[in-house]
Amino acid sequence: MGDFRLTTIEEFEAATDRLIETGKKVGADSWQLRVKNQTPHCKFGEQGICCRICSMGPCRITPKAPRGICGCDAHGIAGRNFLRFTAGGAATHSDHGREICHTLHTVAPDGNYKVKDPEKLLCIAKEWGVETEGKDIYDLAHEMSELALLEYGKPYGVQRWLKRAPEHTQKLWRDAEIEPRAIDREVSTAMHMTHMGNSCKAEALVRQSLRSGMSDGWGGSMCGTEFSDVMFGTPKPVDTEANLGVMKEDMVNIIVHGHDPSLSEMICDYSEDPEMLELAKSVGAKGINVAGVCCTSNEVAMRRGIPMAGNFLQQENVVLTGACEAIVVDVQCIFPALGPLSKCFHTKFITTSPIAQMPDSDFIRFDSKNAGENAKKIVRAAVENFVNRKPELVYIPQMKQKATVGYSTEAIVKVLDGVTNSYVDVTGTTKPLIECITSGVLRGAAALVGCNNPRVRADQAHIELMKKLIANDVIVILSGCSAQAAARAGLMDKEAKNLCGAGLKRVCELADIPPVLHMGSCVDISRMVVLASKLAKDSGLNISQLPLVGCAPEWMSEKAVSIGNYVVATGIDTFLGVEPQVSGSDQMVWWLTEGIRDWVEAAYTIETNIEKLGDAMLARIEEKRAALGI
Ligand code: MSK
Repeated sequence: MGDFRLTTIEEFEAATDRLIETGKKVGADSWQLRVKNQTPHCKFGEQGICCRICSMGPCRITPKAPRGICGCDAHGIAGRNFLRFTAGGAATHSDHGREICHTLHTVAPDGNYKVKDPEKLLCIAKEWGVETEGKDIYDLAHEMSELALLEYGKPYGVQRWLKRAPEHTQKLWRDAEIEPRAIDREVSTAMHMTHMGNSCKAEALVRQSLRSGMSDGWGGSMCGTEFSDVMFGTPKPVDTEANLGVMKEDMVNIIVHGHDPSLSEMICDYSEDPEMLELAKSVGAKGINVAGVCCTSNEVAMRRGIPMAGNFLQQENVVLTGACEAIVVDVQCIFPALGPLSKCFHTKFITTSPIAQMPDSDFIRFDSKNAGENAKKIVRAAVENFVNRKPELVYIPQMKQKATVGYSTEAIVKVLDGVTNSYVDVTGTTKPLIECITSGVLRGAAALVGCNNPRVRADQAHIELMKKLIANDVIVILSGCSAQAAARAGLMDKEAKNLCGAGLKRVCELADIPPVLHMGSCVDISRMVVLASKLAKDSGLNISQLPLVGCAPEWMSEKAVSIGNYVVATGIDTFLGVEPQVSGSDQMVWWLTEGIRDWVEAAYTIETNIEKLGDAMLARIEEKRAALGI
């Protein structure tokens, strides 16, 4: 085991406290302080029973006032709020996917973006029934981009990607009327249904919530993931490092943050440009160090091995080190607090997207046409800023862990081929994994996803659940900020196999993998539903029969609710460690935790006690095993 040990939550927190001390010297604010200012939270909002959908109100439901002015009750109000929350998340992920499709339309052999994985493009084209014979790969990319963009507004039919699911699942979706039609339509329908004077039945609002989520996971997010792989490469295992110790005192530090790899890939390219490296030397730096935060970090870590500085609640910490020359952002999960915070240091806060414009930032508009030129401009601005660093404010916590990342579905299938002798199948079967599960070497698999949320001690729920699951021989796949929590703690170091039960440890040794597998960013949860579909097809079982569970223990965003809805709609029981804002309606709680099981053979479990949440996940896995007689 050498000298491997996990980094503890207490060590994370001690580093953060030390950084906040630096912040105090320069008058910086922090999320920890703002949480105190915002507590206690509004109870009506927490329970989902405040309606602001028309201007007769706002109306709030109490025992004395059980209906709003229009007559809508708590179930209608909580249901509408839940559906709008989902639609916000579905729109956000899907618009990210749309941008990727537009970028695909600009690929050219001598352009800013190229086709890096032609085989994947050919596979998707065949899947969609597009003729590929004799076609130039770039012409094919443009054709596929146009077809993908049509998925957003097609007048008839349902999403093309649904055919990846087993027949049984597709039938459930058809029968429940939750097959997503055009991606944009499901968001528009959600907004229409929740307008004043429309749906107020919990059942109808939950059904459309599932359908909107499906338009994300089996629509927009899948476009985002698949065509990102085509342009930037399908991830394969690669070594990297994680936590704030990846920042370098003697180098120019550029932090990339957000979601769309189109920006971060270019920043990485230009940070290796000889002219920029020369410039860095001329200002006294040893070089240029790029590190990531949030899902952008996942994107560039799993394709390039770029180190991961941190996850959602670490984004202020990278500036507080005093060693961040530029934090460069695109869209989603970016704290507006970064603007005023950056002004307390020498850091340049560079916004790049019309979708995420913020005060106190330098706006350098970035798009696929000016990508090369503007990425170079951004890298130059960061390098030239090195001389403005204030050495007395620099403190980089010397904490980092090794991590192996980049387990796309394709990579998982490939590495697990090495585990059993009976199947050596290079065509991509999941049978070795199924054999591990049926033989009991592995008890099952869990997908841990999602954010941090100050309602939960940051990262603790992610890390404690992972430790519990792997100790019980449950293999864990991760995406989003959950993945970075694992990497920062050390759970993506292959040495973490010693924390596993005997079965999982053996699998880790044979396949040479860490016990928790990094599958990417939050749009990449679409990889997880494809993997579940593949497992079901290869085993001849329904997805809901497999000993698989999903969990978002520290979720906070609208995107996370959209994700939860498509994961559960795929037939995977989903466990939440933070309550969705529906508790003011017993009908909404019932539909989400029980009622939907009749439609999709899975439902939510909500449990804020993390120990109990882990027990419930393990119990569900064992129930599924018992039902299969394995
Ligand atoms: S970045 S949505 S905090 S996972 Fe995708 Fe992390 Fe959640 Fe944002």
